[in-house]
Amino acid sequence: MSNSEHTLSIIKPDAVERSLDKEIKNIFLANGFKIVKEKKIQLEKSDAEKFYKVHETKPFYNDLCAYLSSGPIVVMVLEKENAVLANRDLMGATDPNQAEEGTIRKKYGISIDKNSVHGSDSTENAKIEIDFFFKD
Ligand code: IDP
Ligand code: MG
Repeated sequence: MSNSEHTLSIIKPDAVERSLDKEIKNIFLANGFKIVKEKKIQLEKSDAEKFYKVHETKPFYNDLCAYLSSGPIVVMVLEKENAVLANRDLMGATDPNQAEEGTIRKKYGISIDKNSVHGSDSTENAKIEIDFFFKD
């Protein structure tokens, strides 16, 4: 039985700004993900605030939302068996300094805030985040 699943991935402004989006997409493809939806957009700060609402009590919330809306991002729906966990593994730890060798954040992340990629953290949140960006 296949357990094909969808997750939401975002290539964040720091990576798009350095023209790393093609390279990062190729990493997903090389690791068996299908990119089933994709768009390049720039968020309004109010959209970033909605997207990151779970973090609204955190001290870094305002900076986080300002950052995510500071430039173009590439938003994708990725498909793979156990896509949510597989993507979290491939991304690496939130802080690039703590991320394992071979992970996207280890390779490209600049700092804990400019860590190049977002990935849904559960199947439930994946559905919510995919709807947020791709609901018609
Ligand atoms: P995640 O992206 O690995 O799921 P979360 O804890 O959900 O990490 O945090 C969302 C984003 O908020 C992170 O990717 C990072 O950009 C930012 N962030 C998390 N913790 C900190 C912090 O302590 N200082 C600054 N930014 C942070
Ligand atoms: Mg998270």
